Amino acid sequence: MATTLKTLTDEEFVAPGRAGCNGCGAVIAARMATKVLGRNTLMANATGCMCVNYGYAGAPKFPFIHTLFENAAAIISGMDAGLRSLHKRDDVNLVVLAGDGGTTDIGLQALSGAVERGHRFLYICYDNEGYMNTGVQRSGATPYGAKTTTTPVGGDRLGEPRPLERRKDMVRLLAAHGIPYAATASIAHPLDYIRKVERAIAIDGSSYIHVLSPCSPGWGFAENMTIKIARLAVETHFFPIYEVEDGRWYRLTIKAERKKAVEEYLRLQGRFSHLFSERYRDEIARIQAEVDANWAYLKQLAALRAG
Ligand SMILES: Cc1ncc(C[n+]2csc(CCOP(=O)(O)OP(=O)(O)O)c2C)c(N)n1
Ligand code: SF4
Repeated sequence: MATTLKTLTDEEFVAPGRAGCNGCGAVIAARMATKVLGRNTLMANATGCMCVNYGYAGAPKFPFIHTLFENAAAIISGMDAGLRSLHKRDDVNLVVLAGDGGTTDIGLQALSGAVERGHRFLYICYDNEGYMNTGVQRSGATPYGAKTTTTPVGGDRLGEPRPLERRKDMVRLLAAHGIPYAATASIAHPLDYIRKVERAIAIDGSSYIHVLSPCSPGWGFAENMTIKIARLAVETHFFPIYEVEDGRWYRLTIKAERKKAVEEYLRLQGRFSHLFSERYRDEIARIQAEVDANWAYLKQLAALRAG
């Protein structure tokens, strides 16, 4: 029977006393997932904020390996192969937890290989849109216009300078591998998220969940605003929530018809504050147009399934 918020366990799978910032979206994302995964889990965590939260300061109730950036998916592949050879594969959930730096950039090759080989594991990328543990450097997931320490604002620079909205789209990238299941998720939509974890972990093959995880110091918002920011990302279509089966069949699982302009989302975050100066004013309209185009494209993909 599918888990509901009422049937979700009260048990915590990581002891209290973590070292993360207050209101850390990544901690919330990991906590929700572990409540579905339970103790019978082996987790490989690519270096980053969650290694500090879980591996050093925390105490997971399941075996936890702090991996390098580049080899989290390779390590989980080895675990899958090893457990299969011992005929013990069905007994355990194999999970990678990694940030967007460890996923979109440095760990991408190992992830691609593991999915190509069809290992059975769930890869959860908590996306805080930058290398946050080392002080907010840009990653392949940093959105256009965002200020980071490696994409500063000043002179001719307006923050992250790539062409509009050209963040690496990990879900589509993995869909192109033919992965059995890939999805985006939001900590502001916990039921949708936990059902995706539940579904992904049941698959006899690779699965991937990309969960947006707002970061108060990195994005520049008050630490009690994490869920509000996460919700706005969905309501403005800045971060659409959808899933893809067998690399082909797209479905929008949160069908938020746009209620809010993307400006409302950007305005709450210090990393975009320069966009509200006269000098960069046009950039917000450009970002809005790109967000709209992406939403329209996803709807077309979802219509293929419906048709
Ligand atoms: C090969 C390598 N380069 C750099 C580092 C230093 N380092 C440790 S954590 C980190 C940031 C990780 O970013 P991300 O994967 O996005 O996770 P987050 O810190 O945001 O949780 C970096 C650069 C490292 N450990 N290994
Ligand atoms: S820097 Fe960001 S991701 Fe890291 S612990 Fe703090 S809030 Fe979480």
